[in-house]
Amino acid sequence: MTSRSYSAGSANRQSKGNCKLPTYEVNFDGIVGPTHSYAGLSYGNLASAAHEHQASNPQAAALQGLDKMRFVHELGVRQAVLPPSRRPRLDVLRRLGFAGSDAEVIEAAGRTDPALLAAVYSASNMWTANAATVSPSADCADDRLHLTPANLVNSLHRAIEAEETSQVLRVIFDDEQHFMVHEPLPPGLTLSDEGAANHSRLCREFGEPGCELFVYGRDALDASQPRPQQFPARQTRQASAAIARRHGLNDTTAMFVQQNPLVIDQGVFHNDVISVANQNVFLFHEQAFVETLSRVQELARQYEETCHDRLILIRLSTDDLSIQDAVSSYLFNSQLLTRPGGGMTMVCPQECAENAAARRCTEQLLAGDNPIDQVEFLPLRQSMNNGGGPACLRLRVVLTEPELAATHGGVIFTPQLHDDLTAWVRRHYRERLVEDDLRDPQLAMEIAAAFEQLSSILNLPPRLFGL
Ligand code: SUG
Repeated sequence: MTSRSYSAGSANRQSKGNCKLPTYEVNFDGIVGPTHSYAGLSYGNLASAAHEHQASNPQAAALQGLDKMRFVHELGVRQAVLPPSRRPRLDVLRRLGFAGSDAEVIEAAGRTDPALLAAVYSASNMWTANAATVSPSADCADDRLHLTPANLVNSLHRAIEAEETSQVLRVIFDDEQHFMVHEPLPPGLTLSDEGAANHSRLCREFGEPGCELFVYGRDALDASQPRPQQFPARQTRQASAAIARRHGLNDTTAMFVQQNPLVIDQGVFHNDVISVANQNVFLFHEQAFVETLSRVQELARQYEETCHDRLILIRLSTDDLSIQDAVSSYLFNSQLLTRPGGGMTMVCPQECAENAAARRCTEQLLAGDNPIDQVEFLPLRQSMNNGGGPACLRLRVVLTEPELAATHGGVIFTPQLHDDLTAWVRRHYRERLVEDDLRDPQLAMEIAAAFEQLSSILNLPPRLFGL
């Protein structure tokens, strides 16, 4: 492991009005939906393939997620929630030619194409790092916070999230003076977009202009560029560039880097499986990018120019952590959080404590010359078994105080909301779900009742849940 800082350039800070305002990073975690299951739907995501057809425990999954939110909240870091989407999406099955009553549609899909039924039942919108790309107002030309919901066109079960996410974000960030919620990028593999999982922001203080790092897996329009041979590259350069353009980022704010296709072929299906950033810290694997070292040095220079500060680069080598261990432990998918009183906490999945190399890395990080002074291992196995670690479960939204005040209050996490959601999960969620259960029309009815109650707990309009 090597750690190095880049020295600061001129201290001639350029600041926009917003930096005077108190500004917070708010982590919006997805509430795990009642149909969390293991359907093996994500090609290139090794955990998803390894757990295909196993029994899931939706109740445990949702409670693990809620407990993580409470942990983050208790650190003093702002926390909020994004709701699960109503499933099954029978409208999608009807568009695909299944007809009759709801029960008949479910029965016919389950009989003729069980994977299709599993896709419209998937609770995958729990991984809110894929919900959208978010640029804080300090970075954007019009001083508004910009959000682009991800189109997730790489797979059906995720693509059906895009429209739902757009609607939810429009309700939560419903103030055009402060927020701009864009349409998802037009569908199609040229503009394949997976949201914040491939986007990192570096900054000195959250409210100051930062550097936004867009990591793409392939250039969709230049076949001479390297591409993975086996697994899909889910983010294109064209998608990342379009988002930076529509968010009004300038050339010194946005930087585009290609993910190493060799690691995509080893199961690194998003950048947040191989690097993580928080404020002035960038933790990355030496194999993360095409020409990692020169690209990271470029990032450090850009950071210095934009933020007039030193970037702390922490590089893990393959000797420190093999790609295989990075993928199975999800060390880079930890949440790196700044505590309000100072210092950074790394929220790792329990799997990091159980993997000798990953555990050693956390010890070295704690001992090293960097702001990380606390490491916690949290149990998130239900989500991890589908390839979703702590960082996958949250969307980071940097909000100034007036922006936070303009955000829908019903989704802001409080101990009371934790208790209400816990009781709701215990009441409505099953403790075991297998593929065959999806064919039981009773499941769809149970879910409708659960969503009615959720809409009132979060004070969100019932229409968001197809009610
Ligand atoms: O898109 N898994 C998700 C995991 C997303 C992780 N997100 C981040 N790295 N930010 C995916 O591959 C599996 C569903 C299944 O197989 O049932 C799934 O969709």
